[in-house]
Order: sequence, then structure tokens, then C-alpha cells
Amino acid sequence: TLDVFSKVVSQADARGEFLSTEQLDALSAVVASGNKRLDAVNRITSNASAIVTNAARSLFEEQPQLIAPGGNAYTNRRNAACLRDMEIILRYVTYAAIAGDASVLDDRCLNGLRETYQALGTPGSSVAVGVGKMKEAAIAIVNDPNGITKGDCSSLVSELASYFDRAAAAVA
Ligand code: PEB
Repeated sequence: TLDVFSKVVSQADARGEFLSTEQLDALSAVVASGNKRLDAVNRITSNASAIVTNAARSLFEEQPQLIAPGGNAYTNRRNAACLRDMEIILRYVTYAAIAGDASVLDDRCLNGLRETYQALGTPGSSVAVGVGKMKEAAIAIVNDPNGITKGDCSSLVSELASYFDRAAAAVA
């Protein structure tokens, strides 16, 4: 698993070249927005359990068949497994956000997840809906102007959104 710096280094090394101006500019932007990135991940991390439980509650409200007899999240054990899965996915999204690179999310969380869900009879499209709900909540928390110096977080937020989208697409 790589962060945005090691990713660029390995790409350059694979070609036996120095870092390009474009690569250096991109890394420069990552450094310049470093405090925003740390604040965003800190906010999501501090609110992780609320993000997960609210998303799951809303998913089960929309898709009550999941928690009805015969549903994949029926029984406390499976309901807990569902919350746990959502938390795992959110955790890896925060890792990707801090690394500035999706590889940790891909390699440690999403790789093979679709097949796992198929084997378990877990509806991946429902997991994807839950992930989308976590995305909306996380972005709202990151963009909350309370208690922070107002700044432009649009590029960081779209990067963050892309990690949630990637997780949703991997299981949908
Ligand atoms: C992936 N999820 C489940 C299992 C695994 C994962 C490996 C089987 C083993 C177990 O139950 O613990 N584990 C999880 C993950 C990683 C990992 C993401 C990444 C590193 O190691 N059921 C629903 C909802 C959805 C859900 C749509 C949103 O109806 C999830 C939550 N996952 C769910 C459920 C189970 C499960 C297991 C209910 C239990 C299924 C069962 O045992 O029948």
C-alpha cells in the first residue's frame, strides 16, 4: 500500500526518471492542503460511530427487508456484522484520505469484497447504498463551518468523495 508520495516515487523510478514538474506541483498541492486533510480525517474519525449508525439506520428504514426474517442483516449477529462492515469501510476511507491514495483501500479492504458478499448472500447494492449515506454524512461533517477557519475544501472533498464512490462501486 502506498501514499501519494511513494506512489509518485515508484512511478518515476519505474521509468528511471526524476520527478516531473507536474508531479512536484501535484505533491506541492498535497503539502499545502495538509492541515485541511488532517482536520477532515480527524473530524470523520471523531464522528465515525455516529456516521456508521446513522447510515445503517437510514439504510434499514429504506430497505426493511434486510432486517426482516430471511434478510441478510436479520438477527443481532448479522446486524452487528453489517455495522462492523460499514465501520471497516469508513476506516479504510480515512486511511486513503490521509495517504492521499486509494491503494490501501483497494488492497486491504475492497479486493475480493464483491466475491465475499456474493458468497455470503449479502446484497452488495445495499452495502453501496449504506456507503453512499456515510459519504453524505462525512462530507457534511468535513464542510461544517463551525469551529474552523473557513477555507476552500472543494478539491479535498471531491477526493474524499472519490474514495467512498470507489468503495460503493467495488460492491454494487
Ligand atoms: C467483509 N463481511 C462479512 C464477512 C466478511 C465481511 C469477511 C464474513 C465473516 C464475518 O461474518 O465476520 N470483513 C468485512 C470487510 C473486511 C473484512 C469489509 C475488510 C477488510 O475483513 N448485510 C446486509 C447489509 C450489509 C450486510 C446490506 C451494510 O444485509 C453485511 C451491511 N456482512 C454483512 C452481514 C454479514 C457480513 C459478513 C450481515 C454476516 C453474514 C452472515 O454471516 O450470514
